[in-house]
Amino acid sequence: MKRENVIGRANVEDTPELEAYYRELEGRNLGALWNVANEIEPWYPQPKSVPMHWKWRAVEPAVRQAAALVSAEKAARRVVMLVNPGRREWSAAAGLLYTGVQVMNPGEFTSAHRHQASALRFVMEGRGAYTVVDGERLALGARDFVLTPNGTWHDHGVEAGGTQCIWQDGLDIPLMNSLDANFYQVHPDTVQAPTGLSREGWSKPYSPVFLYKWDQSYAALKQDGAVHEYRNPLTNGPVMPTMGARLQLLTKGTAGEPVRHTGSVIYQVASGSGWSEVGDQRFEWQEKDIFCVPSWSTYRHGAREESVLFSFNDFPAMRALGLYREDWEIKA
Ligand code: GTQ
Repeated sequence: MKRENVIGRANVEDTPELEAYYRELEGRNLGALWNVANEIEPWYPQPKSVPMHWKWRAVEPAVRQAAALVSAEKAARRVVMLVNPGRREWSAAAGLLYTGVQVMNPGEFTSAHRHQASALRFVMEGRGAYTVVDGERLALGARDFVLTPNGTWHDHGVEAGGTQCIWQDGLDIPLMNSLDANFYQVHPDTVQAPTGLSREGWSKPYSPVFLYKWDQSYAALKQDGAVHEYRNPLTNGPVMPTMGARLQLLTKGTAGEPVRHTGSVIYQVASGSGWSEVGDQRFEWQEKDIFCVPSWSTYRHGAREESVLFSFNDFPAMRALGLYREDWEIKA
């Protein structure tokens, strides 16, 4: 028990009599709230997730090994997950977010499926990758950003004439499972026949645009300045109901102001090199490194050269529940 000597907080000393009582409660699947109250009602968010930095140098060999060790077919999705040591049980990279690095060889494909979880991808390397989303075939190049929104059928592959392709997947799997709201279905056809998808009278809760090409996004980032939000063009809001994504431009030598907010963020270094301070950690990052910012952690970024950070977050889910909060005035 975490006792606190503050009025309104639990502060009960153990006695032999109480200890016997607690054992008795446990045996009946009961419990004394005052033993856990100070933990389950923290003064402010106390994420189990810790700030993590997965260097590409360490992730890459594991990803290439996966491609040699298991077939894409048997694995269904051949992905090396990035696991936060505080959130192993939920296969989370941070908070409510999952991320992994998927690898496909030329001529390989995954079978078509759909799930309640929303997914997004940021392509890391390779030529000839494609994804088919609700019948629409999208060709993917390096640093393209692509959505497979909740409930859409999707399968991916690499053309026989392509190269080994690697991309980062981001999903809200831990959120769906926390809410006990996840579903999964296999498509009756192993791979979807591309048909094209009509956008007429679009009423889905996610963006009608599934593919955001790098060249256009980068040009928009340069024009917008520091941040380019990937948007649903119909609402000007986030791309999906639970997850948002953005690009951030860091100029050489600049160090950002520290910020904190509820909601988790997972970053991939799209280009450049620099550093981030997250909580009590300092990360020195390079291209393709992935790192996370757990909820309510104070953080800031700086760049050694002009750099672009891709990131995705659970802010739309937090906002929808009225739980998004930020604190922009932290004294460094
Ligand atoms: O491609 O839909 O990394 O369902 C994990 C689960 C990717 C996917 C992942 C998935 C997918």
